[in-house]
Amino acid sequence: MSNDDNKDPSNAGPAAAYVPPKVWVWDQENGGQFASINRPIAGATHEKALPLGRHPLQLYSMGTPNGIKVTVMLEELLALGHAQAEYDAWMIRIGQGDQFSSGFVAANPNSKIPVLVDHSVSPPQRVFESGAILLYLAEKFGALLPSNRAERTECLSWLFWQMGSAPYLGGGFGHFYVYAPEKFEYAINRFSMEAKRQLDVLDQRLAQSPYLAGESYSIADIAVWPWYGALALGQLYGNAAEFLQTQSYAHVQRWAQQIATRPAVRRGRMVNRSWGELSEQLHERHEASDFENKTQDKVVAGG
Ligand SMILES: N[C@@H](CCC(=O)N[C@@H](CS)C(=O)NCC(=O)O)C(=O)O
Repeated sequence: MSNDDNKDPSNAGPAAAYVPPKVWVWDQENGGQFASINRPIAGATHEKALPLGRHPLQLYSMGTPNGIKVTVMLEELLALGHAQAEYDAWMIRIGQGDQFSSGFVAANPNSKIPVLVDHSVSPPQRVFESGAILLYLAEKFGALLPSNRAERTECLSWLFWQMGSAPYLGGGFGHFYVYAPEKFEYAINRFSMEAKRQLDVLDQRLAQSPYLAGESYSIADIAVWPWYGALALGQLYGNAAEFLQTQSYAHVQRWAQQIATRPAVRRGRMVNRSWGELSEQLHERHEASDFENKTQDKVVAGG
């Protein structure tokens, strides 16, 4: 029997007709919601400096799961009394290509939000990659990273677990379940399998301890919650919670609901958000009072 005899033609979707050429060329948009910002090259597309506010910490971001990790962290630090964690959060509209400005690329050569620039040190320190930003802030303020060696190591394991795992949830499952121009059964099956496996990994961990690092809330929870907590609570990717039966992960549910009620999480989720309820959108954050005075419902009402 040849290999071809083993192929079941009923499994062959539209993608089966595609035969990759010897050399891939960038000659068309690949479709899907983010097609217009995807490029096979790095670097700036236009000259533009980043804006600069009056606080030492300048954040350039958007209210996506990767972005809110940092705004939740900063709001948690402020809630703990670290006044030096005051920050300006500037909106980077990734759909409009703001991440390709010369100023942004100088702060993050990878052209992705979030990026932080710390002007309290000389020369100012850039930090990109949300995990690196969380660790930088935790070490700078001595907070939300356990000091006990075993819990600190566990915390970092989960922090790095998130960085490696979430691309399968976002770029894999979310992309093919929601954003891809067609529903490809193979891809949706593959990444649903992985998303559910990851939820089970978390569920089994959270059966053992209240938080990912152990007894205390930490940057590991701050990194993981915006993806897997939001997914579990039905706030990510349309009907994904039902599709993946996220209510069946009882320990993830308990953890996700508990974290969602934290005031710093509620505030952090509003920053640089440009969709959803107007009262939940704070496009830019420069003062603590902005949460009361500058949400979009008030901006629109004020004309
Ligand atoms: N591993 C990065 C991922 C950052 C990332 O993927 N950011 C997305 C938004 S959530 C982005 O800026 N996309 C714009 C683009 O790809 O051009 C991190 O954790 O910071």
